[in-house]
Amino acid sequence: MSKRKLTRQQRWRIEKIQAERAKRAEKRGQQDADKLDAGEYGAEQPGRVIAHFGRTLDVRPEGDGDPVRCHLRANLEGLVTGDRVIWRAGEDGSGVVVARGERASVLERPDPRGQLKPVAANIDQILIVFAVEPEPHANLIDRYLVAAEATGIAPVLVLNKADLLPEDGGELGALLERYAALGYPVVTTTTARDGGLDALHRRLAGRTSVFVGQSGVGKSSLIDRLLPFDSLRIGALSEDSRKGRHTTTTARLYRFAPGERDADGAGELIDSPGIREFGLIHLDEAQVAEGFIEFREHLGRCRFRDCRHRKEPGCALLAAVESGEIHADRFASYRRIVDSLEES
Ligand SMILES: Nc1nc2c(ncn2[C@@H]2O[C@H](COP(=O)(O)OP(=O)(O)OP(=O)(O)O)[C@@H](O)[C@H]2O)c(=O)[nH]1
Ligand SMILES: [Mg+2]
Ligand SMILES: [Zn+2]
Repeated sequence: MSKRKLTRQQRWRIEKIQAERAKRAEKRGQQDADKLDAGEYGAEQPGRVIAHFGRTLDVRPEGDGDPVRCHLRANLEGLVTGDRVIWRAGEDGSGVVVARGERASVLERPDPRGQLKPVAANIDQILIVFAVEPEPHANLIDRYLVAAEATGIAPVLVLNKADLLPEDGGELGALLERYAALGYPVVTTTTARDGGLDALHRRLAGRTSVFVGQSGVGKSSLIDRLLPFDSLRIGALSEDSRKGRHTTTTARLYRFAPGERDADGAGELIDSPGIREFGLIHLDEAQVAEGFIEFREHLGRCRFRDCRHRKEPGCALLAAVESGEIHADRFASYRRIVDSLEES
């Protein structure tokens, strides 16, 4: 694939737009600095980013209180839903974020240009949601699992739309069992009736969980059922009248209090926009192999230390695939990920 060539005029226009943008940001930063100096903002206080839209954020003050629309101080970049921040209230009801707290964890993925971008911060659990419909790509599930293993954030697999499953569970039921056999927690849910929602709730209590997965699998619907209070969800869903359904466009954090469904304790849920591809180009081959947990006991046992597990004689991974210890589909999935690293 060849890169699109820009004409000189196009390039000039883009540079001009970028320069204007930078100038505007600088001016705004200067105005902020002046206002901060002049004491037009209140005292510094801690808060949490619950949603972000470009350089504008919704920050929830620590403790309680309504979210405040904030913008970023000019030198701050890359904030994301879940970040802990220091912010100051302005006189007009908006605020300014002046610093970001340290992150206990962060889920990141490369953007289309290959630059690593945070998806959500300070999370302890990744809920990988898939459904009977749209048909899941097992490879996407494996990509999420590899990303989870690489960041050390615990994954949970959620098979939603169980109401559409055949009675014997079908292929998807079998797929889920395979992941359960690897030791991953799995939950089967449906929002059509009250199926599996209590089991899911128990998994979420006391934790901060981000819901990820393809578009249309039911992430927002699940969160909707877990948060019975409408007021918590206002602004979360944007009507896509064309398709006649709601598509999430920005990651948003919700709290659920203990006792809303049972007394298990409070938790936090982050809804995120659906994605088709989860790039792993920020990882190397060894990290990808480590991300397949059942490979680990075989790694380092190949005849050649630099074995790439392709055709090498004495490859411990290939032997484990041969003997059935490693499922051929998972190995194929590993291959696809490694090949995609080379392509980019
Ligand atoms: N049959 C069935 N349909 C469901 C279930 N859960 C959700 N849906 C439907 O699936 C469609 C997509 O649901 P959403 O919750 O918007 O999916 P999403 O994962 O949030 O999608 P994005 O925001 O685009 O990533 C909606 O029409 C829901 O009504 C379920 O358990 N069973
Ligand atoms: Mg959604
Ligand atoms: Zn090998």
